Amino acid sequence: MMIDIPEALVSVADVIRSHERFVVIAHFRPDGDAIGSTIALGHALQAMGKQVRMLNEDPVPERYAFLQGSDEIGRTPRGPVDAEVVISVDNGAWKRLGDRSVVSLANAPLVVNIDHHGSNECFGAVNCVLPDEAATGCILYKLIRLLEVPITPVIANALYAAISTDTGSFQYEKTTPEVMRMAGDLLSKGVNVMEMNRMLYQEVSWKSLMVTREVLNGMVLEEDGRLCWFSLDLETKGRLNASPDDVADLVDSIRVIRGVKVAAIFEEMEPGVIRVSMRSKDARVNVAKIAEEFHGGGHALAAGIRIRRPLAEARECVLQAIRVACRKALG
Ligand SMILES: [Mn+2]
Repeated sequence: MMIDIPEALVSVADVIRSHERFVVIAHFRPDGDAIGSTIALGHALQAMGKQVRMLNEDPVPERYAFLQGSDEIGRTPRGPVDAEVVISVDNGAWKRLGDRSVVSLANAPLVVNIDHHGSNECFGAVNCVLPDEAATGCILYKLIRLLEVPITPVIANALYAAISTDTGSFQYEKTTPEVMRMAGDLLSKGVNVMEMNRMLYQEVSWKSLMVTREVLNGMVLEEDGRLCWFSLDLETKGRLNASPDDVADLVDSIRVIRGVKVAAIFEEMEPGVIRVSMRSKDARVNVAKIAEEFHGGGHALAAGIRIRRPLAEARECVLQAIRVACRKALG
């Protein structure tokens, strides 16, 4: 299969060929693209005979633990981590590696940044930021081809999971013919598509469905049905004993409502620290722009924010920004 190799990848490949000891790490609270990318790149480096440590600030979410190689991702230790090169994958900002990781990796001699978030802060010495790519997994597919590393079943499954989850199982806008060709190639290299989809999309924990029940009971519809939101406070999370895993994709349970253009979830992480997760279903309402007003980031149709303010206050300012954006874009 013919692929276009982006120019920026050539410098990444040069760094990889000329160094021996690597750390591969993705953003905290890792999603499927973060986990799949870490495994795929980690294994590709190992296949080249490199020393690799795969790290993350947070544990691998239960739903991705079925991926072979996920048990090789360790949590970033306290104290300095020794490596020649730190490769950050699927991570838009250095601080999004997580507080402990930022400290542990502060003395990294060389940082390589491979990502597809338009809001990427280009914090690396070498940056390969390609916002048109559907997933970091797509960029790594090309990198691994460029490095001429054989795509083993472990790498194929990891890349497929990365691409599938970031495209909403091949439903979102960036699902191009090229993405489908990459996915097809990965299927031919050992992905069991039925098992993969069952593990990724057809299994949820009891607790996560209990959280969804809270959302369905408490969701609010406004702006003539164009905006739907829900806020999840610490009291509710505590009562349900919900893990970060159990609340990861809540916004998807309300974005499905017909007529809704923007969906938002406000989650109280700790007293006075709020995580906002936003989805837009209309290209005219760019939620990454709204996120940037509050020092957050993401993609036009999926973005997030972290705010240090009481829940009700944080919610009201973000909702107001969303309302303004909706009225401006949609009339
Ligand atoms: Mn991604």
